[in-house]
Amino acid sequence: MPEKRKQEIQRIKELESINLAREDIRDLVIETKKEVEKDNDSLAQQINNELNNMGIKSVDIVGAIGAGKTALLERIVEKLSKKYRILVICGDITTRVDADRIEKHNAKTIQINTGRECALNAYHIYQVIKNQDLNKYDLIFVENVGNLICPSEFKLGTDKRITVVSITEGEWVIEKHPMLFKMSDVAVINKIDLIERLGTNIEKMKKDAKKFNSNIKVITTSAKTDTNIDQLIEVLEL
Ligand SMILES: Nc1nc2c(ncn2[C@@H]2O[C@H](COP(=O)(O)OP(=O)(O)O)[C@@H](O)[C@H]2O)c(=O)[nH]1
Ligand SMILES: [Mg+2]
Repeated sequence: MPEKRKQEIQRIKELESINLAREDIRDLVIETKKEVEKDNDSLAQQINNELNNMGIKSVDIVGAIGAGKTALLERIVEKLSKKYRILVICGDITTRVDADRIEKHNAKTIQINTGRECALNAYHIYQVIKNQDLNKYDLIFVENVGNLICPSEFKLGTDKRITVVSITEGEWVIEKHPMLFKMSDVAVINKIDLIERLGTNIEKMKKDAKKFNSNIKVITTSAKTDTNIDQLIEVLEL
């Protein structure tokens, strides 16, 4: 078996052991996990320094599957591609559907397929940026794998993080996911064009986001009707 394949399998085993750890080795597993996070954080810091030194701004977008991350990015890129040269890194377990959608709006896209991993980490981003001529870009967006849990463990080295939920997920979605909102600069509540039909309590969602993180900016958007996308861009200081 090739060395690379062996390493891949080892990595999968390590990841799964976190969930399956027996009680007698649980402390060791947890300590190891903390070390992995520390290692990830220091690489994320290195990425951020490198991007800042090159004058490149960066934002990552996390959120559940279907919340509208790609749709929002399509709108944002469409508006900002006149002003910036944009690279979008898309994380997905198997396809490049999102990258293809965004590329139509005048940005270079790179798809990372994570296989069985439920979030991008700093190593994924580092692999991409070290193989790119960064002189070609002014702005980098990262769309994370659709998930509201795993991405909270891994910083990616971007300047700002947006967490996207939509009103179709119900008014409890923010309350149930404190970690991501604690780690985010902006909370987007998307699909407000559907509010009359669904009657979701958006005020509760806004209050929950602020309760977890008093500094978070909360924006309600519709990627479909282009509502408040300019406001989102303004909050991102782009
Ligand atoms: N009505 C409505 N639909 C939206 C909105 N944003 C995204 N969608 C739809 O929701 C589905 C999932 O969107 P997508 O951007 O792929 O979500 P992602 O998985 O978070 O990237 C697609 O069918 C979109 O057209 C919105 O603001 N309003
Ligand atoms: Mg997407």
